[in-house]
Amino acid sequence: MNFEFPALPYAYDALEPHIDRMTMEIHHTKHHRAYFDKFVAAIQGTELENKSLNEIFAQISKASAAVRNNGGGFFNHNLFWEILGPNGGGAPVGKLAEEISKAFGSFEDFKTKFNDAAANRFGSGWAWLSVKADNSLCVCSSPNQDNPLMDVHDCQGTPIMGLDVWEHAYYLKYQNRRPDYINAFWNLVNWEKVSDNYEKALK
Ligand code: MN3
Repeated sequence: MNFEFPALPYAYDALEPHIDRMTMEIHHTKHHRAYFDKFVAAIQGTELENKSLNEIFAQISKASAAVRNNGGGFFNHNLFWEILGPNGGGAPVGKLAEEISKAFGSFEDFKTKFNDAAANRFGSGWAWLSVKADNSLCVCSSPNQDNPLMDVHDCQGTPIMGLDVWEHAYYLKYQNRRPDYINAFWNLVNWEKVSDNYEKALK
């Protein structure tokens, strides 16, 4: 089995006041852990066992709902924890900053587009910034635990930044106020990590 459940790369209270300790602890030790455990159980003893997540997602339309939902949940949270951090916020620099301006007009225009994707995703899901096969940037959202690596997604690419808009990600602190949670998210984005993801996603 080549999958491991990752430790959170910072303390549970490190993202306060934007995301509270209890939300982070339950989110990581209960929700994320459950996706991981159920994903492992779903692939164990099958031909998917020794494939990479990218390989599994590229043919997710042929996989079971358990693999799709829990494999997505495992991967999506791995990425989410990594692109957040206690010293986050601000704006990207360098090539990623240039490409965001080129693709969306300005950093502020990009944020508006991403906020809309996150706020308008009905029910549970994610907002994404992805790199498409032609190396262009794309903002989109997905339902449930789907992601842009999946062959079922309408805007396929390599996600370099994601925002969890399931209620479990924000309800304890923000209740029904998803837009307040989305605004708080920008104070936490680790742009160095997103830039790193961007460089790796380029083909
Ligand atoms: Mn979640």
